Amino acid sequence: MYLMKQSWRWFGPGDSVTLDNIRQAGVTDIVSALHHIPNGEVWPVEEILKRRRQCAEKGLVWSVVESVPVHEHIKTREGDCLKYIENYKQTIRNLAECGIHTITYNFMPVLDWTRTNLAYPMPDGSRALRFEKAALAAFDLFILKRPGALNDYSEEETERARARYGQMDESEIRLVTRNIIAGLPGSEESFTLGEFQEVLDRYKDIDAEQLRSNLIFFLRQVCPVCDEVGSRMVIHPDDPPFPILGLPRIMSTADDFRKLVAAVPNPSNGLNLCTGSLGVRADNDCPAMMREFGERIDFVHLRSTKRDAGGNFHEANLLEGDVPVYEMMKAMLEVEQQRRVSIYLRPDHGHQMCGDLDRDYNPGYSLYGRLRSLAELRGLEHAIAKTLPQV
Ligand code: CS2
Ligand code: MN
Repeated sequence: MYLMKQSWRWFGPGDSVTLDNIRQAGVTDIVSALHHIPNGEVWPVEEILKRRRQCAEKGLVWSVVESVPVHEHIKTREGDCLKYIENYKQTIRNLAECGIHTITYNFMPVLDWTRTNLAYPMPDGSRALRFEKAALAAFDLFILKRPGALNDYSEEETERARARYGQMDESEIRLVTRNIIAGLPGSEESFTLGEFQEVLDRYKDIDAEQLRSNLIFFLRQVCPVCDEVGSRMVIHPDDPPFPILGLPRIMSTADDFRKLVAAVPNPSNGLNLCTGSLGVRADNDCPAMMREFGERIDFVHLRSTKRDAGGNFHEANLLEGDVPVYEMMKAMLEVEQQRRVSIYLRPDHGHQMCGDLDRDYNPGYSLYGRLRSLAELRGLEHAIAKTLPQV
């Protein structure tokens, strides 16, 4: 039977979740990145090997990169874009030389994933990540004061944002601002409020179709290199999967990925199916995406989000959110049997719970919270696998 390859994201030696912890989580594979290398530079073979060795010493294999960040000049196709694409190709070659063939990336302008609250209290006393629409709009309209922002909100949304802003004291204003622009783990950029408007301005003439064509331009150059060295680029979907702060979004739905495959059919053009990101939209059917794009999915993030009536969402306990986790796992197992491969899967963000609450770690990347999710995923897989024809 082809079962998932259990993996875990490790941010490197500075991560307070250690490789010893991870080994006890029972995973075999590490998902990591060389965060100390500035965005856009080539990752040297020696540095990749060093990280590989650190993992190997603990009996773990670094096999998935998340992420090789895509430089902003590539996303806006300006300045040193071509140089950064050449560097990216070299990094792909270097990774392949060291045995790493699965490369995650995203094409979200300016910010990686976005949340307004990193410690939203759950009824059981644990804490979750949350995205609150009115808090984001309050930031946009009354803290950042983005020119033209008013056009992006209905009157009702603006009033709600005004009221929300009115409730914020100085410390909440600072906190919300930091949560949005200071860079969540994995995003290689962080900004001050002053810098932030400047970087947003770089996108003022870039709409979704332009951004998509910049992504296609990038993939048409890097995918042939991947095909040659047997690697695959897996794009992480937009999180949240709708436009924010006036920025275009192009990887939020099945149709977005379909367009990408039609434009760049190379086998190395792949998908990182993150159910927590995609699942925020009620019109995204993650198990159906698993079945439709199964051939191109080499990496899965399984987590669940819960929407509320106001368009907000928080990260829910794995089995209690909007994502149909059972159907998703079943679809994944079926694809694995058809393809005769095991797909890398990692628990994505977890709650802060038990000992997590007094540990300093990357938001979402808790120890106990992720252990809980992984245990549930493993149990689910075990049970579903028993019901499938044995191969
Ligand atoms: C996030 C991001 O949902 C997620 O996995 O934690 O860090 C994500 O990994 C990156 O956007 C992928 O490029
Ligand atoms: Mn994810």
